[in-house]
Amino acid sequence: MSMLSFEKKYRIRGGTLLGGDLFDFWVGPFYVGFFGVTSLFFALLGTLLIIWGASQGSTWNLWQISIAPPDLKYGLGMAPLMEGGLWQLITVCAIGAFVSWALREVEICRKLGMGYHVPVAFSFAIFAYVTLVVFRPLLLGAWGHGFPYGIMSHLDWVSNTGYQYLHFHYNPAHMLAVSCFFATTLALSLHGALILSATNPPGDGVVKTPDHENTFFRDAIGYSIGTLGVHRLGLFLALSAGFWSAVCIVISGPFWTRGWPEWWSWWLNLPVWR
Ligand code: UQ2
Repeated sequence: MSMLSFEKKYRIRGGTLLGGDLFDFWVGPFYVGFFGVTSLFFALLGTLLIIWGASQGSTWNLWQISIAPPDLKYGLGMAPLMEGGLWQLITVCAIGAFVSWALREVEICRKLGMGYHVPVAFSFAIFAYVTLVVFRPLLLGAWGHGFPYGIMSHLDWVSNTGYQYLHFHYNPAHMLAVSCFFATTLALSLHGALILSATNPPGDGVVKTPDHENTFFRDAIGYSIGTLGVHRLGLFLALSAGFWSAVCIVISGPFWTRGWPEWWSWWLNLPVWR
């Protein structure tokens, strides 16, 4: 079955979570659905609020535009629009758009009778973002602990927040997150390179099969994780990176207020050294 006739066959009503048949249609290649409408609504409104916020700022320099969260004095209350209220509205729009998009993915999975792996994967990215701008600020008692929405300003926030704990690389959860990010790039480069080398052999060579892929790695390192396994590993590594990123920032402040190097004193104080 060609790809186009496959899509025709499966472009069918049903599988919606909300809205029944009301939004159960396509615009060109795109499925709409109730959550397609809410995705578009939140994304559009949030973008317009950012552009309007930028117009009220002091620069149109793309790198310097920034929309800051409220001052800490506003705690967990609503702030005036130009004093962080805009940041609060934009945060609501962002979460609305991200969650809508994940639920739209769920509806598409249901239509196709697929597993929910894709929306589950996306939800880890949403979880990491919500941890930064909602969970941690809630635990610390002020929306002002969220990060500013700007290209340079959010980098400054990361740097300042890191130095607040003296040396963030001593944060054990940060160590796990970074290791998972690097392992993800290693796994994907191995996988991408292996697939290209097998499916695009030199000259007029015939396309190779997984037997060749397995044998390459068995020859090289005595082990092949397999064609399904490498995707399970990749998903695990990527989700772990996002998960430990969320953990490493949510424990900084709410559960550990001193420098991260000091956290390791439990190791130095083990009774075995005495
Ligand atoms: C593999 C395999 C693939 C792959 C890759 C491997 C046929 C097409 C890349 C090799 C991967 C291994 C040995 C795991 C490496 C571990 C980490 C943490 C990077 O065996 O099966 O399928 O693409």
